[in-house]
Amino acid sequence: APHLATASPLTFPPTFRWGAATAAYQIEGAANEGGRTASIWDTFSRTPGKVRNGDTGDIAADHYHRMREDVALMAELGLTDYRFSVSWPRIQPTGRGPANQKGLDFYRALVDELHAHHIRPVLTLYHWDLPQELEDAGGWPERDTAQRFADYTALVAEALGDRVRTWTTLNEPWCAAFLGYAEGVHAPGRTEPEAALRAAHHLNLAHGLAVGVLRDLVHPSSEVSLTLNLAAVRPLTDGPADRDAARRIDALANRIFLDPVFRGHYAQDLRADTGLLTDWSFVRDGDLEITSRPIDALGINYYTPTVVAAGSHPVPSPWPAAPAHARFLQAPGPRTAMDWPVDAGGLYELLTRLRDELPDTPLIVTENGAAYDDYTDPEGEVHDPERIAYLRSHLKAVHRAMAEGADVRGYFLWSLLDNFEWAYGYSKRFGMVHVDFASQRRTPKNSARWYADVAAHGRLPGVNCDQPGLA
Ligand code: GBH
Repeated sequence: APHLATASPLTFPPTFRWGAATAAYQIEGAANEGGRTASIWDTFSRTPGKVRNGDTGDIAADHYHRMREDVALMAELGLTDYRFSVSWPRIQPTGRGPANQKGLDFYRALVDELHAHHIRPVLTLYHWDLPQELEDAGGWPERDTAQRFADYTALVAEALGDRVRTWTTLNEPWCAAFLGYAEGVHAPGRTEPEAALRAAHHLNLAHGLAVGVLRDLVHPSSEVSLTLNLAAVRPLTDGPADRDAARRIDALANRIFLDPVFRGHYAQDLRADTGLLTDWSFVRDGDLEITSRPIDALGINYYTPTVVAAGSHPVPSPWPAAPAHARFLQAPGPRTAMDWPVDAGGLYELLTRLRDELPDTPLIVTENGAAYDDYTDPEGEVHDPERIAYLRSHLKAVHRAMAEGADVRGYFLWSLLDNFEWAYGYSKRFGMVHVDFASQRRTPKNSARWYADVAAHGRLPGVNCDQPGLA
């Protein structure tokens, strides 16, 4: 029949990695256990007015105490890979000095448990939890923080370099620099645009230093990568003013990381656009050789496109020097519980752009997913049909980009579990597994069953059989 939509399921290569992602502060809890001390997120979340409902990561999803149960759940769902982050203040409570053995023990046990279930650990060294003592010394705008990160990387690499083969230095340095130091909606909550630009450079430097440390210390077959939340920037119209606004945002969102890492420079237009804020003298001789040390893959986190027009938007803003030149609009169409438009085309645009600009760099979607309110029926089944639709459309976009030559090696759903959604606390649920934060009971949502089926067969079921149980 010509309209049989189920006729050609979208198949992925047998080597494709099917994962889920989390981050230490968002799931672990046990904030004061095992020798851990405060990170900037502990301080920020304990500051009234910073996080919705006054939520903190003190308990979170209690993963620190439920790690084995959570790994068993991953195995039950058939994940091939698990992306997690290491908590810097668990490993190095003051951000300096020797390793805290209890911190290393937790991650070694996690990695061993993953291997016992044939799940590949994908380790991120930094997902935003800077030790508070380093922020007290100036934080990421301070050059020394990059060196501190290199030292911390060596402690983790020495302890786990024999058993982890996939390493990511930083998660989303854009958020760490610009949400943390310019807009102030993330920890440490500073609103200093010039400091944010310095933070961005020092994060790039930290990345490059860590690449060098990892190459020296971890198993030579290891893969070293960086994860960026690249913006799929679209000008509102084709007119020159809107296109120029989009160029500025592309520079501040994307090229400020892609250029130093893959091309060893910062673009002239970026330097010119930010020229009133800084002279870029924080970039020292030799830095760009360090930031551009070769890496093996690029991780991309994608949620929603960025639509830009000429105009201005309010400060504080995450866009240093751009508030007077760019305003932001929502893409049309349905929104998630974050109010973020659902638009899988942005993921396709990013992947095909990177295919063209970085033809020799394998790509991994290290985060994609959506927050939705779910519904538990009287039988206890957790329904989240919008999440299934979101995942399906974005995986179709990945498949299409791959069919057109993008070298995408894997996909990680954000997130395994409902968790501490930063400034939104526990009010937004990104998990494919529901967490009852009173009892800490885990219940896979229908999306988890759907995703397990996709992972098991390496293909998207046809649109006529996407109901769980019918695939
Ligand atoms: C990721 O950040 C994080 O890595 C992860 O920890 C987090 O839980 C997850 O996403 C969900 O938030 O401002 O409306 O134009 C993503 C952060 C999300 C920042 C999209 C830029 C643009 C939407 N990015 N956001 S909007």
